Amino acid sequence: MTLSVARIEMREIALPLREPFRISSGVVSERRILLVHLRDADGHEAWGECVAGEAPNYSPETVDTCRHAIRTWLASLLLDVPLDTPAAAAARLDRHVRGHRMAKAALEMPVWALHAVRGGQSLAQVLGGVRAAIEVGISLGIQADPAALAAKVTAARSTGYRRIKLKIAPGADLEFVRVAREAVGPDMALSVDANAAYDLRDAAHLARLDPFRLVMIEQPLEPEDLRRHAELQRQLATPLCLDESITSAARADDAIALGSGRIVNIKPGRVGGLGSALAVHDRCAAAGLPVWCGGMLESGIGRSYNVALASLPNFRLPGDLSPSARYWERDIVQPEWTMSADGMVTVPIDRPGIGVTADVDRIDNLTRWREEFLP
Ligand code: OSB
Ligand code: MG
Repeated sequence: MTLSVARIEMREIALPLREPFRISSGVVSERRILLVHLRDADGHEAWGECVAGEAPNYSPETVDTCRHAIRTWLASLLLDVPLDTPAAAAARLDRHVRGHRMAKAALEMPVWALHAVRGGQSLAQVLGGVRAAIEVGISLGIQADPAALAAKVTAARSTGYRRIKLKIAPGADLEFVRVAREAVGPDMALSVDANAAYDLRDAAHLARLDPFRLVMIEQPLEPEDLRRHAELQRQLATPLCLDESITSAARADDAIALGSGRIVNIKPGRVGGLGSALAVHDRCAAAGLPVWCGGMLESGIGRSYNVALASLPNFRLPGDLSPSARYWERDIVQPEWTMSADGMVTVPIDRPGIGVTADVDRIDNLTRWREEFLP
């Protein structure tokens, strides 16, 4: 029988981070997270997670706009209709509603998980994954001073991380990167992420990062500014990586055509779901651009989707896929996500669906509100 969604539940939980996470445009100490639970007409279930944050400092979408979009327009589009393929979910959502990609992804991703569960396959298998373990990188928030950052990168290296990413902002860049490079030595893969904090007048300043041999500079300029990213790339030796700018496969095509960067960070929650993420992956692969999987401080539910996606062939750089214990006192899944001493996360390819089990008692305890949607 064809998959048909019979019930959708949405709720918000609050999950305190072990330590605050600061990027150029804001800081978060407690994650407000929207969770989605789907049940199909045959009683199969899947959990999903929305990547939106509390404030619109990374994306225009927030926890509250996603709640609004899901309850007002999106949930009803997925209920009680035949979804022959996982791609059918995004097709329905996209035909009726513009934008709201994070809200759409929160519903679309668990439809993929339902398909996997129904077929007795892992999500990674359904997506076309080819790898059983993924290299893990850490994303370090902006620290109070360079010495504090040196301590963090040293600890990250000894934990086994394969790549260390530093959040930067004007006033917290050159000196921080210099100290970090000195702390980890010349061979550690190091990158920076500006979350759009610079503009083209900073080109000469950013070129001063070239001597530190960074793997990439992530999203230096405004998300909309593909042309200026291309201009900046021409002035730098360090590869640019796009995160916020890539919201769809069409945007990836434009970035490739313009030469806006040489690497793409894929977050399924940012591009409208896994179908769109696969399309971005394939476009980049065809153009010879490596991709890697970013993170949005997800709980263990969101992470499971990222890990499955990162098992695809063109994910050729370590992902922001830190283990549960890096973010949370206790995660909301079992088993928790872990990292081996040599910096790898295992893809649960021999378990059906997302490969981890939601800890429903704990989720209930953390829940602030919940809403149910029926046909
Ligand atoms: O730009 O990649 C980003 C977290 C929140 C918002 C934006 C970003 C990030 C991260 C965290 O870098 C990566 C992670 O989940 O570990
Ligand atoms: Mg980023």
